[in-house]
Order: sequence, then C-alpha cells, then structure tokens
Amino acid sequence: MVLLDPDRMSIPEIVGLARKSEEGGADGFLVGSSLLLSSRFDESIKQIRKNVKLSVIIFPGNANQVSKYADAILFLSLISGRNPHLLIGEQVKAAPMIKEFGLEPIPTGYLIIESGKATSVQFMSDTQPIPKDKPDIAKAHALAAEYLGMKFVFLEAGSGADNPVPDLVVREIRDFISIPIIVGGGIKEPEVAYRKVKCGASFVVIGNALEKDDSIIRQFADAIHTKEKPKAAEKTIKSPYPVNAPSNPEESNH
Ligand code: 1GP
Repeated sequence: MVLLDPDRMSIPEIVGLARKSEEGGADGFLVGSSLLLSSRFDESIKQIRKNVKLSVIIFPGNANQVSKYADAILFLSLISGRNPHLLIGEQVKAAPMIKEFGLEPIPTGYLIIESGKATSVQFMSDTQPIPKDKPDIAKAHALAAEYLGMKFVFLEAGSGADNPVPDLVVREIRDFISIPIIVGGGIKEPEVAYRKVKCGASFVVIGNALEKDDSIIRQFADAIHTKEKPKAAEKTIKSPYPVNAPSNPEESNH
C-alpha cells in the first residue's frame, strides 16, 4: 500500500505518484496525515480517485480527515496509547460522517512501536510507543485488538522513522493472533519490505521512500508480492536480495 500525504505533495504530484504506483504494482492507497496543515485533503482524494482504479482508503490523523470521495477509511483506535481522544473520542466524531458518506469503515487496532527518534505520530498523539524490544507488550495489545473485534492490526513505526518495526515483533505477533497485520513506517528498501512479509505482514505501507524515488515502486511490489508463504516459527529469513543481513543493526538481534 502506498501512503499519499496531501501535506507533502501538490495535487499534480500526488496524482502522478498514484498513477505510477498503480502501474508499478501497488495494491492500494492510504491517504492521510497525523497533522494536516494543507486544505487539499478532500480535493487530493477526489483527484486520486478519478485517476486510479485501486482503492483509496483514508488513513486519518483525526476526525477531520473524512472525505466522501474515498472508498473506505481505516477506523483506527490507537490502542497502544492511553489517550481517550484517540481511543474513542475521534471515532465518535467521525462515525456519523462515515455513515453519511457511505464509506466502508475498516476497524483497525493501531499500535505505535518505538523506532528511534520521536515521530510525528508519537508527538501528535501524545502517547508513548511500545518499546521495540518488548514484543510481549505488543502481542498483548494485538490480541486485545482481535478480541475487541478489530479486523486488522497496524504496527506503526511512524512516517520517516529511523527504524521500521522490528522483524521479531512482526513475527511474534503473527504467531499470536489470527487477524491480518499491516506494517508501516521507516521502510526504505524493498528487502526490508520483503522481510516484513516473510515475518507475517499481510500489508506493508510505504510513503517517504516512494516520494523520494518513485522508480523503485516495481521493486517494492515484487518484494512484497513474494509467492512464498511465511512460516509460523521461521527463525531464519532466506532473502533473495543480495544483502541478506539486516540493513539495520538494531534489528540484528533476532
Ligand atoms: C506512516 O506507515 C506510514 O504512517 C509510512 O511511513 O513514510 O516512513 O514509509 P513512511
């Protein structure tokens, strides 16, 4: 999934990236921002929708990010935090609008995982991320999301994060819950995306890396659409990429 942030791109740029992503093998689009400064949100979604066939799903930072032009919306609850506004407050504000617009709500448990320096989503949500070396805490949160009836768990390192969600965290959650996992934040290379899928991610979200270089969309798509199925207890990942070792030394302890 390609993250399109209306704050970081003009409408022609966002439409251009959406078209290239579709041609390059993307599966869909997430549109949103943890802090929306521009007034282009609605028009951006309208234009993306007009120019691509893939689904356009809102990835909202708050209840103001609802648009009738989208196909669906991640109905997020930030369950790794204890900020009542993001656990239930914004959802109550957004729900009637979602109904009125006929958007499909996708109930999703949103977990922020520590990733190096503070990210926008951490700051704006006023919450503590789950420590990256405490997979048990992440597992308990993910299971709670499943038991609350959520359809997905989104493991978020934060846009532009120094480090993505560690492989170990993805794998341990995969082995512990039954609902699909979305992983995003700080995934800069196709081989890193490949590893997240091998560890059990059903969807990988890429934003910054494609804004910087849209010529690697196909490589990301090929890496993510690996035919090999992740094995539940797999401990070694045989990567088809030349660099087999984790590119991030912080991830090398698993
Ligand atoms: C952020 O997961 C997304 O919410 C994407 O992050 O921009 O770092 O790829 P990046």
